[in-house]
Formats: sequence, structure tokens, C-alpha cells
Amino acid sequence: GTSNGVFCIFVLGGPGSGKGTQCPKIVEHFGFTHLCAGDLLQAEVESGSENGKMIEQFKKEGKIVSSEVTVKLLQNAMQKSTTKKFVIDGFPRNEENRAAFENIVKIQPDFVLFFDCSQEELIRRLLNRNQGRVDDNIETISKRLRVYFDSTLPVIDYYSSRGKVHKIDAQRPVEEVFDDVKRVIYKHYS
Ligand code: UP5
Repeated sequence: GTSNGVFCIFVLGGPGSGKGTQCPKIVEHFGFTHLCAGDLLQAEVESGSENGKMIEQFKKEGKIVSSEVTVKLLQNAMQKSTTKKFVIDGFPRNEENRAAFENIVKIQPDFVLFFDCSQEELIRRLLNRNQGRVDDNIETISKRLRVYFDSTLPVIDYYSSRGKVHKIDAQRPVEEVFDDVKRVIYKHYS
């Protein structure tokens, strides 16, 4: 882990790759604190805060909200946490996010879980989810995928070049994916 006693995992992967499905299982199994950037942003929308309207618009368009907003939400949530073991889901989504988190929070991830899944399967899952998300329609899904390929994959490449990425085949059933997730975490954290 990092020197200040913080242990931090980033979970990245395309929209629908299973980040929000696997992270609660990590919490249950390892006792990490789960911070989902998308959920923290959604809570801002629902609180009716000043930024809420802007965030909702960004979500509808599949665009990445400014680091200033997201990093602050993550930082607040980290400060409130009773543990120093974090699994951060769906962040950083671009190089700006990554640099801002490193500069402001001053924490590097111990490693990155990368959920690899075909585009066809991602689209299938998102169209089937049917939970009333403003961004689960085919137009927004296409935009989210484009943003993922253009902006998030470079972040994964960045960590990959530093030997920090564990790629997981996320196309398989939930429990099989979690078996691999557990194996990777046990290797680094015990
Ligand atoms: N499912 C899951 N695993 C499965 C499996 N192994 N086999 C079969 N089905 C599986 O899963 C999606 C669906 O697939 C579910 O129905 C699930 O049952 C099924 P889920 O676990 O929710 O996948 P996840 O990767 O979490 O998908 P999600 O849609 O939540 O990912 P996104 O990354 O798109 O969403 P997020 O909430 O992180 O971001 C939404 C928007 O917020 C972004 O587009 C952006 O506008 C904004 N945002 C920012 O601007 N900045 C940020 O830092 C974060 C978000």
C-alpha cells in the first residue's frame, strides 16, 4: 500500500462492464469503502445542489464532469470514511481526472482492476438494465462508449505502462468475474 496507510484500488471498464455489480461484493468480502464517482454525482443531482443541473446534463450527454467537482466529492467521501481502504469505481475517466486526483488528494492507486468486455455485450447489458437511468438509451450509450474509448482507455494505458493494471475478463458470469477479482486483491492485500 501507499506510505500513509491508505490502500486504494481503481475499478475501470466500459459502461456496463460490471463495476457497480462487483464493487459491493468487494466491500462485503474485504471490508473496503466503496466510492462510486457516478453515484456521488447522482447524489448531487438529487440533492438539488447548484451543480446538480449541470451534472444531469453531462450525464444525459455521456460527458465527463469537470475534475474540480468530482475530485471534491471523492475527497469529502474519503474524509468521512471510517476505513482507509478504498475501492474507487468509475474514476478517473480521463487524464484530467487522473492528474487532478493525484495533485489534490495526493494518493496513487495501489492497482487498477480493468473490466474488459466487448462493446456488443456492454450495449446489451445497458439496454436490458431498465432502471430508468437518463443515460441508458441507445443515443447516450453510443456517446458514453465513444468517451470511454477516447478518454478512459488512455488512463488505463497510463497505469498499464506502470505495471498497475490487472485486466479481468468481465464478459463471463458475475461469480466467475468475482473469483478473478478476489484472486487479484488477495495477491496485493492481505
Ligand atoms: N451485469 C453486470 N455484470 C454482469 C455479468 N457479469 N454478466 C451479465 N450481466 C451483468 O452492470 C450493468 C448491467 O449489467 C446491470 O444490469 C448488471 O446487472 C449487468 P453494472 O454493474 O451497473 O456496470 P457498470 O460498469 O457499473 O455500469 P454503469 O452503467 O454504472 O457504468 P458507467 O461507467 O457508465 O456509469 P457511471 O455511473 O460510472 O457514470 C455515469 C455518468 O456519470 C458518466 O457517463 C458521466 O457522465 C458521469 N461521470 C463523470 O462525469 N465523472 C465520473 O468520474 C464518473 C461519472
